[in-house]
Amino acid sequence: QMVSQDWKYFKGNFYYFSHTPKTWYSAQQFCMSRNSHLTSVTSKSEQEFLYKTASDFPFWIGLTKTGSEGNWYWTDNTPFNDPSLRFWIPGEPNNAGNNEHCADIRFPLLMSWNDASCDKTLPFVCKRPYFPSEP
Ligand code: 2F8
Ligand code: CA
Repeated sequence: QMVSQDWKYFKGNFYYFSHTPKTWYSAQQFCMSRNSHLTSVTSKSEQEFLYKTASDFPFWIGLTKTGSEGNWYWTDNTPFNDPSLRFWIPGEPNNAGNNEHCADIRFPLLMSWNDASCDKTLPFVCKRPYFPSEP
């Protein structure tokens, strides 16, 4: 598997930091066209990698809501069930205007997630697993 340019490696995954603002859904479509998803965040160190590596804020991550209950889920199917791995800004998510169903990383800080309107156009980060190929 070729190590592509523009993708940054961190702990078993490659990440693409796009500077082209897109709606959340268009950003996810772009990531899927590159065999990836908007990034999930599965550890404190991954959250730190994302905010320390990014240069454009806020940017979309792969967290959105489903159903009438409005439960948050990761679009790459990573389970979202560990309360210690939720990096919301204090006071968020606040579902402002009852229209904030997608999450972004707003500041270069640990506690930096905000819920925002999915129709906003923001830079975004794609993530895809690295599968070492057989020799
Ligand atoms: O103060 C928090 C609040 O800030 C903005 O609204 C004024 C954000 N809006 C957008 O990012 C569109 C809210 O999501 C955020 O909660
Ligand atoms: Ca909000």
